[in-house]
Amino acid sequence: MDKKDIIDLLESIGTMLEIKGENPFKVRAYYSGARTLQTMEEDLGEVIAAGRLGDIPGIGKALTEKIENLYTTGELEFYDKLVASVPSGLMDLLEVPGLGGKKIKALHEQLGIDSIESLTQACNAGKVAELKGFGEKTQEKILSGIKNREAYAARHLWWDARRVVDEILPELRALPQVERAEAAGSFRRGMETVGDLDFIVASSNPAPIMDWFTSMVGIAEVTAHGDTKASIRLEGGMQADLRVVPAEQFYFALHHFTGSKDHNVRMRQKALSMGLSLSEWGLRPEEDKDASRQAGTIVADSEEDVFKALGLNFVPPALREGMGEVEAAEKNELPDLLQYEDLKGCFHNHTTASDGRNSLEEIAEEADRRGWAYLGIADHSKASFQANGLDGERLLKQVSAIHELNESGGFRAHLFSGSEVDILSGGRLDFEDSILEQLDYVVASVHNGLSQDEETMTDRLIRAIEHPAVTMIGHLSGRLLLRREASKMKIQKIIDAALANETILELNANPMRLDMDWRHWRRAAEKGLVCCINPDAHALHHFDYQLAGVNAARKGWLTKENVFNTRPLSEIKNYLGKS
Ligand code: DGT
Ligand code: CA
Ligand code: CA
Ligand code: ZN
Repeated sequence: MDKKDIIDLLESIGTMLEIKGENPFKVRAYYSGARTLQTMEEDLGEVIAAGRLGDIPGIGKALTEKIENLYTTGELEFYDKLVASVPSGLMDLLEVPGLGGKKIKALHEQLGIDSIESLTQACNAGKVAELKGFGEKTQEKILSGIKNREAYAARHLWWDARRVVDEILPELRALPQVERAEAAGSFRRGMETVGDLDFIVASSNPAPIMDWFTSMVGIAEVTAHGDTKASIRLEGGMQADLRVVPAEQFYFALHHFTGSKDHNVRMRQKALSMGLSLSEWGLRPEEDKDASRQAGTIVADSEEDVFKALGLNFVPPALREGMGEVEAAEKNELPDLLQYEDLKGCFHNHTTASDGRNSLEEIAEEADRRGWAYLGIADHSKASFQANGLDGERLLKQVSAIHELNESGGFRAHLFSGSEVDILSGGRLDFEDSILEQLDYVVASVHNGLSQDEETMTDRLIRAIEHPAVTMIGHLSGRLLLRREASKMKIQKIIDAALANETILELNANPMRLDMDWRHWRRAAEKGLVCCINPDAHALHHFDYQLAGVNAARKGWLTKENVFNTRPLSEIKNYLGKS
């Protein structure tokens, strides 16, 4: 554990002791120990190695032992026990600005407050203001702090983060002092949601860059402003970190701050096995690792170089989740990941016939504009009445219209006629077989009863998977990222059923869905499950969602071969029995 983590941990020990009402001297020992470490100039490792930690004023015998333990093992039983003894709801209260151990203790003892919710209630009822040492003002401050916390703590959709990155990154790169700039972190790894943004910049003159970053338009708050590190919060709640490093450290820093933590751990182990030490500063022989933070002994002119120096193939950021990518890179076994350009069309799209915003002709034209070979039309079925779902008669009219459009030769893209058929609550489909048989394909989706129990939902989905007319299942779990949890289901059973019935599963590319989750795709695809990436388009610009879908597919280790809509038109026609 490094110094900064130890400082944080000592502080939280102090706070927990305070909440528990422990002896103030004991409490103070941890706070002052943390402060002492903070101001200590020497390298903590060296001080410990020399056995001099206990000599430092402010660090007593008990603390010395604990710090040494943390530094060498990263563990402390005392801390774990303490954490277990304090209700977790009370620890959450620490995130409310203005609340420390003492105040939390008072709230807990006098009002029985043990969570953010009960604190909110007590404030709203005016009870907090009545407590000694609190008052109206404090109560108000606490309430607004709780509101902010909710907004700030929230993660953001990758899609929304992308918009922010697309604004900041070009401007950053245009600054004269900036040699190189990238957005690292979970954003670069293409995670479906992003906590904060992490910008990494190469420059020998950080000051003007820091100033620019901390005074951009749209900033709500500058939360840190150092010489080479700054953090901001934008209006709307998204937070961003900026780190400026010398050019020779850039690719090491980029790699480190791209993460993930698990990936970094594996990379450091790999380096160690070669007698090297890898960090955000560079890659150098282990014995010199504390020597300097200057240029590493190994030079990297690209991120590829970082991997090459460790005898590894380049691992695309999407795969850096510590899920075997380093081992695969060692053995030359990384997948040749799917690319956006591989897509030749898509199958889950809505028109004005149900709840889409564009006509058949308009979306056909858009498919041509994007150079797609085919496009599937899948409007809602009648059970989705809130989405103006089509009944059999309207659907069959649409089928004829699609045939006519294909025959008219007006569009290059071939149109397939389909339907997004509701999977009714027992697993029955919303259309008779006689209607389904007249379609080119069927997307079957669940739109109601999303909170059925696991067993019922699993059976329901499997029944649809087994239906011979069903080509693919739409947005399997029904989740809406940051808004609605996935329905409960036995996912392996469902995947096995899809395999057995040769039913395709959709990877819904709507940035709020990205469903089925990328975490299931790797193993499923290894077994032969076929994926179809669909934008679930309700407007022309929703076709852009395919980018987010490809992102998620890449995180699931999918290659072109795993994805149905990379196949050429002739193969698709064959598969659907239409040629
Ligand atoms: P987020 O922001 O929650 O969506 O996730 P990340 O992955 O962007 O995490 P963040 O912003 O805390 O840190 C960016 C990267 O920096 C992270 O993926 C790995 C690296 N990193 C940060 N803190 C640590 C750490 O304590 N240990 C290690 N090994 N790596 C770290
Ligand atoms: Ca981040
Ligand atoms: Ca960060
Ligand atoms: Zn749907």
